[in-house]
Amino acid sequence: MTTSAASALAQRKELADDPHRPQYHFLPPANWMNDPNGLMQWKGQYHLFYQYNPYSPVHERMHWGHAVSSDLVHWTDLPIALTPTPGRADAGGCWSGCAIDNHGTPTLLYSGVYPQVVCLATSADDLLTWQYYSGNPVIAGPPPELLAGTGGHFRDPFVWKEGNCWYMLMGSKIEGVGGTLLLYRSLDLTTWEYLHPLLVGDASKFQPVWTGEMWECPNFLAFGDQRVLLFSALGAQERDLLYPLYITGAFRDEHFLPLAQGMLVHGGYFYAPQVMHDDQGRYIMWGWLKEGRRNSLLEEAGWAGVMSLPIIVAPLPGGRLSLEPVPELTMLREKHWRYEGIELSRVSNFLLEDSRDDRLEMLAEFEPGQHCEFGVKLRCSPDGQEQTRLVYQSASQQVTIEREQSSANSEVDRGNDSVVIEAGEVLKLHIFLDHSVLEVFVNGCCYLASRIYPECRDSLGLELFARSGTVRVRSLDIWRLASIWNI
Ligand code: DQQ
Repeated sequence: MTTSAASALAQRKELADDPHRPQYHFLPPANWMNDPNGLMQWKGQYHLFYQYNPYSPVHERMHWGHAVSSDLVHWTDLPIALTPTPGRADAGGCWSGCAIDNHGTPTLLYSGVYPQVVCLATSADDLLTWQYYSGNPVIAGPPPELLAGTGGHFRDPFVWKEGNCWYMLMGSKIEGVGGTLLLYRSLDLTTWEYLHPLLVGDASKFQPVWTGEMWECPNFLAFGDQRVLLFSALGAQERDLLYPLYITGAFRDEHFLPLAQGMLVHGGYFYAPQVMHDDQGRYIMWGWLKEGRRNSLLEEAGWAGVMSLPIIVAPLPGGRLSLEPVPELTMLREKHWRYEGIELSRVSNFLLEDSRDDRLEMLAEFEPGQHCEFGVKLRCSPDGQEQTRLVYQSASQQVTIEREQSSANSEVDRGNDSVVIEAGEVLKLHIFLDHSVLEVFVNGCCYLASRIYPECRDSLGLELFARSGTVRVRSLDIWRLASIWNI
């Protein structure tokens, strides 16, 4: 084992008993992580890079951490890929960016700070070590005519190829107008020509959703003729992270023709997603799941931030997106419980005594009656004081994660988060619980991610309940999931 692998393992072992630390989601050995970066499949292996501060659980002097997987589920830590280096354009930090295969040369384009510029690095040893390009920065900042309006916000290159040309999108803003993504073109990845903004937001519009004042972390996906643009919206302040948005449309003559827009993920904790195209033709997305607790608690814990599950993204008719966890995750399933035909009402809840746990997958199909409100309680303490509820209300067609009782600790987030769904005859909930991480896929097209931090070690209870009306649980499968770490 290399020294870096041994020290990563030692760090993982030290934190392994933390009851809030997820066990089947990827996260670094210790300390701070945020955005997924440079996702790429190389020689059959999946490479995940990520924004990483190896020294403390705060966002500071960002490096690129690196892990590799052959199955999308189990990960091996590799040495840090990019380190901010004095005298270079990334001296202040190696911020987010992407990976491409340039005719057999793995190449990273990433953000150097401060000021925000575009840097390039290549690898000659299958992504293990990276050589900083001597001509960096390849783009020294926003186009001069836009510089003042951007306030220097210029980051997170996303690069793709069309015919002979490379294109790049850069996250930015136009002061007093809104977020924007700037489009560049190149033939060799080192000389870039600025074309125009691919899209400009309108920060004065609050409906159907506020798109913020700055846009970061763009991704531009091609599904035949159809394109899906993803980006993350930033609010008025530098650290006011809002949410990821998507816009479907077409790309013609270097211009984007938007069609439909929506919120990519609900729940308030998923941010800065990046998507990878794999050799099975799938677009697989990861996002950063933020913490929902004070910095002092992060310092105490010694770690902060976790990757979402890998999620397959595909367009659906009507401008919506299908979002589903990758099927590879089924390899984690251990003990299984199955229930069928349970009738729930206000006087008849259903306690799932056998499957009490904090590391579960649940697949439930409900047939809601008229005017009903029902759901699943998770992480309940024996006295019911701590509990998190996932609730569906038929009148408002809302799915809500109710967290006000999720923790006895008042220093963690305990707000509710709701999403309105398209109701059908059946409500299908696919739930992943991994200690402090709760991810819910609703009807295959709506995804919520949240964080919960129960205090009581025994807050492991599970229960199906109805608050009003009646509901039939057509089927419920529950699996205990294995840890992905061999420690
Ligand atoms: N995080 C990175 C930036 C990006 C932001 C810095 C999004 O490149 O814009 O860690 O979370």
